[in-house]
Parts: sequence; structure tokens; C-alpha cells
Amino acid sequence: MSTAGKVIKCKAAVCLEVKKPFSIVEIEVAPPKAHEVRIKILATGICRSDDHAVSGSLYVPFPVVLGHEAAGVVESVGEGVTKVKPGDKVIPLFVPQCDECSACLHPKANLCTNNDLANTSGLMSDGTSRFTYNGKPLHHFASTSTFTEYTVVHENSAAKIDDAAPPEKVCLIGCGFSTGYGAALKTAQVEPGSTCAVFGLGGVGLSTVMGCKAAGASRIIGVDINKDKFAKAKELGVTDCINPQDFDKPIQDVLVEMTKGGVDYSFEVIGRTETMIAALASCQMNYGTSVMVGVAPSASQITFHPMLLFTGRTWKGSVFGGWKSKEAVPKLVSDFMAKKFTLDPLITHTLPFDKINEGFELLRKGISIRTVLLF
Ligand code: COD
Ligand code: ZN
Repeated sequence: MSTAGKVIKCKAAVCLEVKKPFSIVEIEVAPPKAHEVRIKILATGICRSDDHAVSGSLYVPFPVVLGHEAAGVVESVGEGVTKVKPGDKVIPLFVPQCDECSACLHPKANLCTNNDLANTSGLMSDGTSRFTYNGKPLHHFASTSTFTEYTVVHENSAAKIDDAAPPEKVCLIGCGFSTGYGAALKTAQVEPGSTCAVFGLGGVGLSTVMGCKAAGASRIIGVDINKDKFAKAKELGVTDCINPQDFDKPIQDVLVEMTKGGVDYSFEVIGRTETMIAALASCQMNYGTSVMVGVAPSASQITFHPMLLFTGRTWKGSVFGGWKSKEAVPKLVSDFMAKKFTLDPLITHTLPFDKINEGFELLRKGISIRTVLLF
């Protein structure tokens, strides 16, 4: 029996309050309105940004359905939807692509102005929610909300992908993989033979390493305070691993010495202001480029010596790897299907959806790279 046009009751992991575990409850998911798509989620990854939202370091309105790294199948579409149809395999996009705003129209930009990352309204574009729990609305998250069996997104927040793509793997293309890989390939445009430093060897940092390697970097230095991350980093192309806690001087000084003047490209993939400055200072002072991939806690500010930039360094930010989401995601999925890169090393754990709290504990304890939850 078709569910199109009807409210769907389904299981979701709801964050009722900041810093509280997820509650697995039954919620109601309203049918998609005009230009919206209702998606049955098949697999969703746990990303550190979800944890930042739980802990309050990333501001989101509660109660909320978090999750933004997933793959699923279109269950039904609202009026006027032309790009996807029921049965299509899709990846929800936390950076939409409307193809109309100044960013979408500019060849160098990818952060569509219709994103819900900066203002975090937690609502659909008409100012309402499609989720209800106990008769009260729940907030959406990052235009996606994937910790639920069914979600509703705007059609600009869904990319149709190859029907044969395995959802339990390509879900990572919805965030972690693309964010890191693109930071190296697209934002920094790492050149063959260059030297790179990647600060933070989590799922996104390792994807940055994969991007540096794919671009032909000859030296990739991994920086992390958890030495358990080093073995996998080396497998993926890191040539030297360093732990800032092993040195009695700032890590930027260590990197400048190791590379006789600083790296060509550095990437901050942690989300801390101190490591952002360290990454900037560790790139070559004339021509080095440092890319900020991590987002620091909502209220934080950075103070830095202007000389760090005056000498010629470039400091850039990268959201979703600089990719224009709707057009890049299907191509990245095709590249995965063509074995141009692998996602297996990033997926350390797979758990049933009900074990979401366990999945977050694995991330908090530094044990997992990516946990994929299956429905
Ligand atoms: N020095 C060196 N390494 C450190 C330090 C430190 N002071 N602190 C932590 N680390 C290491 C940890 O040991 C860990 O290995 C790594 O840094 C971080 O990895 P994870 O697994 O916690 O995180 P990821 O890879 O899933 O995500 C990292 C991001 C930076 C992407 C994320 O935290 C973030 O800031 N996201 C916001 C950016 C963004 O684009 N968001 C949109 C959706 S993700
Ligand atoms: Zn993410």
C-alpha cells in the first residue's frame, strides 16, 4: 500500500535536550510539501558534527532529529519536484544546491545561500517542521536529519545517485569523505610533489589525506594527539605521523623544521582555534596555503599575529570540500563505483540503528573512524 500523501509513523533517534543520549522513539513524518522529497533512509554515518550538536558546541535548536551523512531511497515527492522520483536512490545534502543564488551561479562557490548551517532555524523553508513527536514539532538539522527511518528534505538537498551504489558505504559521500577529499583536491588544489600536513586524523582528516595522495603529494604529515590513529593514516598515504604531545615546542615549529621552511598545504580537520593557528603557522610563510575544514565552537574567536598572513600565506575555509553538492555527489559516487577510491578503511564499525548511542560512545572514546548505522 502506498504511503505517498500520508503521515508515516516511524522510528527515529531524537535528541530531546542538549548533552542527553538519543531517545529511540516513534515519530510522525508529514508528507513532503511542494518542492520537497520524503526519503527512506537506508544507512547513516555518525559524524563529529552531530556530536558537536549534542554537546552544545555547535548551536542547534532542540528537540531535534540530527544526522546528515546518509543514503536512502525516495519514498514520495511533493508538487513540482522534477529532479528525483519515488524509487530513486539519493544522498541528502547538508549544503543544498539551488542553482539560482549568487553562490550557486558562481563557478568558484559552493555554499548555497539557502543552507541551514549559519542560521540553524531547524525548519523547512516555509518555517515549519515535517516531524512530530508526542504532538509537538521536532527540529530538522542541516537540511537533512537522517537519524530517522524517514526524513523530508527540499529537492535542492537531494542528489540522485547510481541505483547500484551500496548505501552502507556511499553514505559517507554525504559528508565525511567529500568534505575531506574535496578540501585537498578542490579547495587547496594540492599539486603533484607537494608537501602537506593534516591536523586531525578522524574520518574527515583521513579523507583529506586520501585527497592529498590522489593529487600526487609526495609528503603527507599527519598530526594527531591519539597515536591509535597513526596506523590507518599510514595505510592511506601519510608518510610521517606526529603527536604534538611528544614535543616540548609548538607543533608548528616542529613542522617548519621537518620541512625546512613549512609545508605547501596544511589542513585543520579538528575544529579548534589553537590548531587552526598552528596549521596556518606551519605552512610556508610566502606561498603556503592553510585550509580550515573544522568548525570551532559557536562562540569562539581567533586572535593571531597579522605577520602570519602579511608574509604571503593564504588562509582558506572549505565547506563540503568546496564541491557544488548536487552535481558533485553523483560523480563522486560514480568514481567510487569505478574504484577510483575506497571507503572501506573509513568504516570501522557498522551497527543497527537502535545502537546509535553506542556508536556515539565509540566516536567519543576515539575508537571509531566512522560508524555506519543500518536501518
Ligand atoms: N591536536 C591534534 N589532533 C587532535 C586534537 C589536537 N589538539 N584534538 C583532537 N584531535 C584529533 C582527534 O584525536 C581525532 O583523531 C581528530 O582530531 C578529529 O577526528 P574526529 O573523528 O573527532 O572528527 P571527524 O573527522 O569526524 O570530523 C572533524 C571535523 C573537523 C570535520 C568536525 O569536527 C567539524 O568541525 N565539523 C564542522 C565542519 C563541517 O564541515 N561541518 C559540516 C558537516 S560535518
Ligand atoms: Zn559531517
